[in-house]
Amino acid sequence: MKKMILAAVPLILLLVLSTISFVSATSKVVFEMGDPVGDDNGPGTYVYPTGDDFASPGAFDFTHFKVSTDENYVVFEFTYVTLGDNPWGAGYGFSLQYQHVYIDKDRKSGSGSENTYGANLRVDPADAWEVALVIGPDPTWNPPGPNGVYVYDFARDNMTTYHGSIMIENKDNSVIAKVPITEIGEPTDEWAYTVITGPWDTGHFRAVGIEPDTWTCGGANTDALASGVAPLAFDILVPKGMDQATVLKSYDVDATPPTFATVHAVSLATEAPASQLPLSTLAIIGGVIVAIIVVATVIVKRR
Ligand SMILES: [Ca+2]
Ligand SMILES: [Ca+2]
Repeated sequence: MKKMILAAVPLILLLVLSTISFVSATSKVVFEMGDPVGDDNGPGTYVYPTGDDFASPGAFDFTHFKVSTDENYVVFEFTYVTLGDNPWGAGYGFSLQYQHVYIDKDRKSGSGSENTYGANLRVDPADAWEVALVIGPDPTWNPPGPNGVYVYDFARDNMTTYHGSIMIENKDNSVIAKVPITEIGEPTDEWAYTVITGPWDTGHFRAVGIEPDTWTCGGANTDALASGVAPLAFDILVPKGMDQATVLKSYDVDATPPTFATVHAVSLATEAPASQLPLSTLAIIGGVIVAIIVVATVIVKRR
């Protein structure tokens, strides 16, 4: 009987390992989180331009963000209340939204860039990024801010651009961007994402004024506007416990020179309760428990 138990052990281990590999082969979501509906007002006061093209409520309102992988790509999915129409016939099937993602891969404070591409925001030094994704509605309309992957160049304290490396499409009120794993690496549970959206305007964020007009957003703070630090984001993801309006009002107009508001990255660490374990860990624990039960059953039966 002892021999039977010994013979069963490799089988059980095989079972456990196959369970684990099955889980890792199918669990492609790396990170996801929801965002409140109705906070598409930046620091709490922003309104859409008054033109008919901007008449879809919720077109700048994130509801969900997801990072997943398939065999060759890291897939970023930005879901909105609506994408609205495609009023300008842009190439990727949407016209209005401009998405920026600043990825902190190394999680070393101060390591990387704190800049954003024209959002009038500064990334928290704790979340300084190595890779930025700039995702607009058309491949051909974009100078001076082309779509693409931007990689921070530590040696030159500069950025390198890779054009055309993001495949962009839209589906079910989501903008979907596929970035080759060969360019940005395989995401880990550590990666942290500073995610912002706002109205796109030919390769940059659309201007915000005090009052909106046909093409200009409204609701800016007078002092922030005069100091050049009014943020141009309408909706951002914030770590659990933070408030979007507070974050987007964290500029300082009295500093010399005035400083942008500081935005923060979200990650598994900022969103998951401390007790929540990754799926792969749960699979291992589950497999071990099953193995123990099987072995115990065999031993009990033997007696
Ligand atoms: Ca939202
Ligand atoms: Ca938000």
